Amino acid sequence: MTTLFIADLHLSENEPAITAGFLAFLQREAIHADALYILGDLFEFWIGDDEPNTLHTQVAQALSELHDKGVPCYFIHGNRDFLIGKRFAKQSKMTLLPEELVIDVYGEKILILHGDTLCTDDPGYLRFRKYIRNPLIQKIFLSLPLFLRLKIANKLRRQSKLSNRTKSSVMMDVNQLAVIKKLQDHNVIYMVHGHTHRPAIHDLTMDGQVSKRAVLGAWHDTGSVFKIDADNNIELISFPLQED
Ligand code: OKV
Ligand code: MN
Repeated sequence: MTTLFIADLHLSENEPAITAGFLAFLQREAIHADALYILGDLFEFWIGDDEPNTLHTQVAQALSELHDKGVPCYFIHGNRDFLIGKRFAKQSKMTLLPEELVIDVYGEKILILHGDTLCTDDPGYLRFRKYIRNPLIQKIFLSLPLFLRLKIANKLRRQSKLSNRTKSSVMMDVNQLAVIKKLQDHNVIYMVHGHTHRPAIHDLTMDGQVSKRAVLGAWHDTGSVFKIDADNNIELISFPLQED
């Protein structure tokens, strides 16, 4: 009995080894789990469920098979794939979750989220986020023809890569006060998130209570998964992507 959490795979057609590693992970590992939680940035970019794309079809098929074999999959949007919608959710049989949620895992309350909202030292990003998460802006974007959406996405991604180079390591990490506030707002002591690509399990003390924050790793040269078993044992594992 285990529940699995992953995030930041950043799947794209340019990184077939990560896709292969993910599909193998679903078949060999996730298949034995009670549930799989994907905490955002499953895909490197997403410009609408209507984009014809074999990678999307392949991933939807694999997740749908996992569901049919009895493993439910839950998804929280990341800062890159926040436009994943009902159509892809239906196709993959994933349940879309709100951006922050307290779940009960074998009797423990755990807050799950992507993690970008904890990066409060980067006001530029939060402004960008507020803008592109606006439902009206999204509706307008999704009504544009695909070639235009692709053009806009490519331009934004190029700009973002440039601006990230000038951002400090502190700016790219979570803000400690934001973490504490988030835990307090939800009245929990456990949190799991991704986004920062800094896999670790952090202990923090809040009003004399020991609290834990698990940060999922990005999938680059290795995969990363956080596991909780029925006895509430936890582990953060990094594993090779290609094994036959
Ligand atoms: C996702 C990020 C690109 C960060 C654009 C409205 C706009 C949606 C969009 C276009 C971009 C997602 C959907 C992408 C995340 C980037 C660059 C930086 C920091 C609009 C609604 F602008 F036209 F109004 N987009 N794509 N970034 O390529 O997946 O998160 S994306
Ligand atoms: Mn992210």
